[in-house]
Amino acid sequence: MREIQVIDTHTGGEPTRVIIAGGPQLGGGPLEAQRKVFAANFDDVRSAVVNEPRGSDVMVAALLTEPVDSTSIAGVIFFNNIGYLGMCGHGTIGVAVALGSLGRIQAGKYKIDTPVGGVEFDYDGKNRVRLENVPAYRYAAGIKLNVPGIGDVTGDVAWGGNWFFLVDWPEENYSLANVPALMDVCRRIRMALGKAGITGHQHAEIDHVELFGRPFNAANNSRNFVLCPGYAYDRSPCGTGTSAKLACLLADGKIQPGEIWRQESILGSLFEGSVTVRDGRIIPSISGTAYVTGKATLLLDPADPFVMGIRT
Ligand code: PYC
Repeated sequence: MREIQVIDTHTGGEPTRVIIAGGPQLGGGPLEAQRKVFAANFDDVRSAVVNEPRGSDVMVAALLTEPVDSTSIAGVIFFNNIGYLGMCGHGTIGVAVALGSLGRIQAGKYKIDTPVGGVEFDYDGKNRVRLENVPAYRYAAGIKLNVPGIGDVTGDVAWGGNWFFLVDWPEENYSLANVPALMDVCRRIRMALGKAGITGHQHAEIDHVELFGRPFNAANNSRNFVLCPGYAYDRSPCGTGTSAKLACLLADGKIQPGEIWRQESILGSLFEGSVTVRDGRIIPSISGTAYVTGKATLLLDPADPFVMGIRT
């Protein structure tokens, strides 16, 4: 019976499962190369950890690997129900709090390596983490898209560690009761993007769609709904999505460097974001909290017909 030890956390409602022992060994080297090894040789382990019956579509997990940079505490590869993420903001906050709960880190500043670059974070020793993400940028502004069943939609394409199509849609109802309708809108937009051949840089697939409405709490700037690659929605405000949003806001002159943007999720959970511009690059900072929800040993019984999870 194979055993994999995990710590589960949630960041603003969005789960992160951190593998702390028993995960695949990827052999070191650049994180993008390690991610390829993971996908080519151990994709069944990815599915076993996040998919039903041990996980669910909403689960995001993190494998800790050898870092490339000697100043980093770990390499981290984030993955979900259908594949691998470049970066994950809520997941980075979850990893930090999971490592803190184990006593592997204390309050202070740390760095991790991801397949899309180094990410620094500041941990308060309890539940709050402020991360400094990889550089974000707006790739295309004001893209008009005809979406079957909806009509014309205008949005921006931006990078925040993953690719996003961001749409201001204030007239929608951003309540949990309306999630099926929000999912439907995002799915249609994603399909229309594919059909129209709209991509990120170097033909990268845009696999996250982000809608923005008015905040429920007047102290905040906006409320969002984010469709993730495997057709689950983000319960948190989405760290990489908020980074992409910050890049668009800065490009439009709607925020200035250092100004705080308070992004509510569909649950009402909050990330505070801001940007610094360094050497002409937009560096987003995201602050949020995570809580430990469980420590477990996953058991992989070779006699179990669904030992490697149910792939959809
Ligand atoms: O927080 O960056 C994020 C994220 C990506 C997908 C789910 N959460």
